[in-house]
Amino acid sequence: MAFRDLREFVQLLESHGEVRRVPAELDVRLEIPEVADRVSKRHGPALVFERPVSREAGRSFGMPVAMNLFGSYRRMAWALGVDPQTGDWRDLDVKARELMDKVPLDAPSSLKGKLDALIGLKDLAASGPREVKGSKAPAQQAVLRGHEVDLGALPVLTTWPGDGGPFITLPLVVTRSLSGRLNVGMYRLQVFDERTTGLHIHEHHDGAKNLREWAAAGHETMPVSVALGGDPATIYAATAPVPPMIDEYLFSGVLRSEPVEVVRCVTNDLLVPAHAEIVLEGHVRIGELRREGPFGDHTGYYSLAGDFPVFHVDAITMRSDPLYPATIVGRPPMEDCYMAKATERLFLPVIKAMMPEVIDYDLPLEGVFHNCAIFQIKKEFPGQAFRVMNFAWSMGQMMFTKFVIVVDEDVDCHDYSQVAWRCFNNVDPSRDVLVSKGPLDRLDHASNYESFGFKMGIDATKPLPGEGHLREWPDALEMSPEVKARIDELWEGLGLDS
Ligand SMILES: Cc1cc2nc3c(=O)[nH]c(=O)nc-3n(C[C@H](O)[C@H](O)[C@H](O)COP(=O)(O)O)c2cc1C
Ligand SMILES: [Mn+2]
Repeated sequence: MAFRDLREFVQLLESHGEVRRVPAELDVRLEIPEVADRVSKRHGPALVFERPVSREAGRSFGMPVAMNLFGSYRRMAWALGVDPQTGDWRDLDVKARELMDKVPLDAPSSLKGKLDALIGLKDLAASGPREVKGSKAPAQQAVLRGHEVDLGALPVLTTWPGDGGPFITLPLVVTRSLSGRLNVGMYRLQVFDERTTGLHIHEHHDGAKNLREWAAAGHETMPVSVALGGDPATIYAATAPVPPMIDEYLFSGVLRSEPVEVVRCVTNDLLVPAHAEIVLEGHVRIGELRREGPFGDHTGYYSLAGDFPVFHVDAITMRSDPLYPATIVGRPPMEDCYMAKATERLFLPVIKAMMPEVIDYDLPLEGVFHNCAIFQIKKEFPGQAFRVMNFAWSMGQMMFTKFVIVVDEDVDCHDYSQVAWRCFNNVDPSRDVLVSKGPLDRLDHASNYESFGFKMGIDATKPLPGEGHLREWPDALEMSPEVKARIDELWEGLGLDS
């Protein structure tokens, strides 16, 4: 059974000793984040801060703050429905294959592929979101409008000392395309005052595409709603590189093997998770921009201030006893790294479907989602490692990848010592390095321009004839099996283990 909401997930974690409750009064400005950072760095438990306060505003908040819920391989796997008793992280590979069967995540290129996709889409309807009435939606137990709307009543964290203000860090931002397709993306919200926030949508993301569509059609406003909480798979789905033609509720429904229950907002017609803790309903005014940031980001640096759309909150709906979910991003390892690792596993079959030579790939935590990808391939023709780089740079959010490293099939791409050994010893920079350019993640601060710059591919595979290496290529060292077997027999007697 899938989790219905965040509190069910917290209960499961609690029953496995994976939650620590913190009863001490701690400030939402920097203190709670510093505790969460230390615990994340130690790969520690999920945290529920029971008494968040703001000394600056002279208030204590009537709701606890939940953090680090996804902050380990185990918890992330459980969030996506892996059985806590019998399963482990590797089950995500199984889940990934199921997903591929159910959702045609790869763009079908052949007619047969198209037909399969259509048939699959019919089955998919059963996984789409299911609308429930407001009276059945815990997210609408309380409705605040007009002067009752006050973002200052939420325990919104300021996570790093140089931040431009407090930020809502785990929001599910719901928008709609003009054709009616919903999109759920995670974009941070800087709280400006009681009723307005920034809306930090990068131009490449689906929410920004929707906004451009509404603007081009001449609308003055676009409805936006933001859910905090909901079931853990839906929270993850908002961060996943789901192709634009598939809405994240449906993706989550497939992950959960159960539809996501949604409810229509009170003041706009967007659908939000019915089991969310808190929902901010509102709109953006087309063309209105405001300075947002800086913000201590998951690169481990501040992302610079920039101009972003403004979210006007028209109503707040919530449970009668809400739990405020938050995360702190920063230098890895942090909670969101495990979300990135889940994406790495869940999207492996998609990558393999498009590049059959790929055996596996790895996104190192230090590369925070988009700065590095290591591909392990079965190389069969000259230039194939370069095909992999070019393909990677053309795929969805993989296009941002700044460093692509390609290794042979006999190298474990998850073992960075093996990868480094091959890179440092096999690579001739004049032959094996490709410097290319294209879109970069908005958060990249090293490139000369925002969201655009250079990338590097490193081919650390053994050159094939026809790739320009004209000398003999030596074998990697390996002891002969007979000698290994003999020494295995003698080993204990040599007394070297003690
Ligand atoms: C904790 C966290 C914070 C994020 N913050 C932002 C953000 O502020 N702006 C943004 O555009 N993407 C942000 N992302 C990345 C997007 O959520 C992610 O790329 C997602 O796939 C975008 O979905 P979309 O293409 O449907 O818009 C964040 C991801 C995580 C895990
Ligand atoms: Mn999307």
